[in-house]
Amino acid sequence: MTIDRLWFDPTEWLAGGAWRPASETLPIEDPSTGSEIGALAKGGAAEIDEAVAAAEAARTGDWGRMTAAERGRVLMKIGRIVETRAEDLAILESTDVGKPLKQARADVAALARYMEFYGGAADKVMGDTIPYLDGYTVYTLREPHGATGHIVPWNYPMQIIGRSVGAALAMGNACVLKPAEEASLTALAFARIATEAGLPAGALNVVPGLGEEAGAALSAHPGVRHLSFTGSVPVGRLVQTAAAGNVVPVTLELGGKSPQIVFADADLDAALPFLVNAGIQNAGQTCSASSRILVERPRYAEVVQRMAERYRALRVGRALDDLELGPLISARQKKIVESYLAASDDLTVAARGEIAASAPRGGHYVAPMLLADVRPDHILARDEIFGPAQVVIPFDDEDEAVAIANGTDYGLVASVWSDNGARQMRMAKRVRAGQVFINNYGAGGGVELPFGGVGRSGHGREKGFEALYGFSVLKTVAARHG
Ligand code: TXE
Repeated sequence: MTIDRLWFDPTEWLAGGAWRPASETLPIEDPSTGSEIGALAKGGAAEIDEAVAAAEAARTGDWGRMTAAERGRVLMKIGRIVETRAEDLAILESTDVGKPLKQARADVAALARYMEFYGGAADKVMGDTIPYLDGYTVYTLREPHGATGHIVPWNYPMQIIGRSVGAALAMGNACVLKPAEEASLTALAFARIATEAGLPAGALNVVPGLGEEAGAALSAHPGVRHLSFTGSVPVGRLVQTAAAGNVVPVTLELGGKSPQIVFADADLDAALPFLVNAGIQNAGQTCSASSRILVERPRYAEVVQRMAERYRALRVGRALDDLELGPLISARQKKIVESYLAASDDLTVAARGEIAASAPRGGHYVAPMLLADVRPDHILARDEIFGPAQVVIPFDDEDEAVAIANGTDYGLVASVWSDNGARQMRMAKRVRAGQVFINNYGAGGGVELPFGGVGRSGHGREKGFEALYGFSVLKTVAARHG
């Protein structure tokens, strides 16, 4: 994609329904070539102030006056427009993030589905009536927080906007969205679509900019009543600390070191595509990437050999060439990943994929790497690498599998591959993770499934109906009428 194919001006930012020219800009890089393809608005504290004021005003304006059903209809209309622009959005995301086109297309479909799901759910969030003392009627109301802050990373911009902004809007909050400096284009495109669908002014405000400027200003803003953050653990800490200053709730989604646990009785033909794809999707830059494969010893050699065959067939190339993997997001991210892979010297490299000859020079390409016979305490088995690398670790029995699976600081996702129903149930209980999949991984990414972590993976739940509770405040009304 060349920047002249853009149908909007990315140097503008949005507050209160008005697109404004930015006083400063940041370069937009194409990770497939490493070249600059345009300029992006660079907002800071002043722009965040305006955006939060616009969100607060929207709560008492047209947006605040809409019924839940009306809000839902607007969200569903956003979803329908997203579908009609699907290919343009996919090309934009593929170019900006460097993800293969088919993965970007799946992200667009997910964004549309989030709008449909949360649009449909908007008027179905109900309170309770509570039996109480004679002469009282007690009930609960679910009300919006008010202005909500959404700090989004670069790896899945459309999906993360869908799950976080979609649920917040469904509950009547007014959002201030700070997309990642590396990939903001689809956030801006989404906001334009939302306006076209009739979302009232101020319900969604977008300020692109640097994390330490716009992101920090949003996290610490006293007008923000709830913060939703997806990104790294160190920045998650900063956001939570800033939120603590204003005593507002935070949802943190911080990544993981998610295991797939393969028992000897597993159907390996069914498991294999999941074992590999969950590790290399989006070049491994996925919070729920499965970067650890634990295999019961009798099938260990077979799993390594069959995964290695698949790895050798993986090709890395320009995002729009739509090979199995695209580039990493940035030179910085490539450097981080390569320094991790350099720590593999004492390990067995079972296989590597290949960087295609057609991959442009200057792109941030890393050939995927499969590592075998890895000790569970090795740095590559403990740290989130956020690149295309998986480690395969043998185990002898259920207890050891649980100990290894639960042996990192993270707890986002896990899967169990086994034909034994009782073992599936035991493992689902014993593994420490926010989501456990049995004989699959990711369940197709369903927007209906609550998602979030334990431990360093964060707290709070996004996706599904559960997210609507997080994006609302429960009020108890106790009426004494005699
Ligand atoms: O994340 P950052 P980075 C992990 C992954 C990756 C590492 C670094 O391991 O290698 O984080 O990636 C905004 N106050 N994940 O540096 O910095 C920033 O502008 C407020 C996991 O890109 O956390 C962006 O919008 N906000 C992950 C967002 O935070 C700040 C997704 C994420 O950026 C800020 C991405 C500040 N001081 C990275 N500094 C996942 N869970 O999926 C930055 N930001």
